[in-house]
Amino acid sequence: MDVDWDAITHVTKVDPAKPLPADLDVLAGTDLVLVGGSDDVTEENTLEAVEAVRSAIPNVPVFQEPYDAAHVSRETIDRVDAVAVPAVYNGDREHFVGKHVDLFTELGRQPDAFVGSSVPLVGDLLASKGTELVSEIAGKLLGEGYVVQHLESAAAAVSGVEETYTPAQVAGAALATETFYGFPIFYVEYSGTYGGPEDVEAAARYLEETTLCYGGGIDSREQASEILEAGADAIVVGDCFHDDPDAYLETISACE
Ligand code: 1GP
Repeated sequence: MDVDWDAITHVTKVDPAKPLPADLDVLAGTDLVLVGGSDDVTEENTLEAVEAVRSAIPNVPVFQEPYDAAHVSRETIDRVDAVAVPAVYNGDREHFVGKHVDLFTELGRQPDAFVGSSVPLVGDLLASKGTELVSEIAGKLLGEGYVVQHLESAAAAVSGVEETYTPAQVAGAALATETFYGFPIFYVEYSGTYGGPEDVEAAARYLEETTLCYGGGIDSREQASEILEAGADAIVVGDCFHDDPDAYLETISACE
């Protein structure tokens, strides 16, 4: 499935370690689903969540967003449209360089099984020369330039974030993403708390090619609108999807 980035305004973050709402029809108005969380995520619960979302909204792109290579396998890669890998500017070295080089090293060493526990696909092995398979899998991986701004969040804990960025630094990270690193997504992450529009405004002035996402604490139409008016291309809604379907639907209506 080709992703039309210009059409993506509302993104739902589905945490595979949390129960899904009873009625997944609420997903009908979202433009993209990211499956990932920061606690208790496994390859198995990721696959279950991907399947459930696919059944509910077959025509909406679904990305896996892992925080650990152990969540990624040939099977997860085959079932999603892309694997979005966070690169955390204000995290530790592991989360901007280390894990990524490990991931691609593993991919180059054993593309048939890749990481994780899936059974190697014998047909793929026979049909492809190693480097073609490596290129095919690598083509599904995309980087997200992240700034994690809520120090009390699990996202900050798992990525070694000890300090938040000032708006000027957020703007700098956005400019670097657009002109230097080339990640297709720049993500202002306030996971679990509403951070307001200031960082989004700072980042937006430097981003043309890059899709600017904001996530964190959005649970109303007003907050969704405020972030979009500040210049975000898309809002990401996580907790509210799991906890409050009525408020979640309000966040969708702000994007229409
Ligand atoms: C989390 O940015 C997302 O990675 C969404 O945040 O769960 O606070 O909505 P919330």
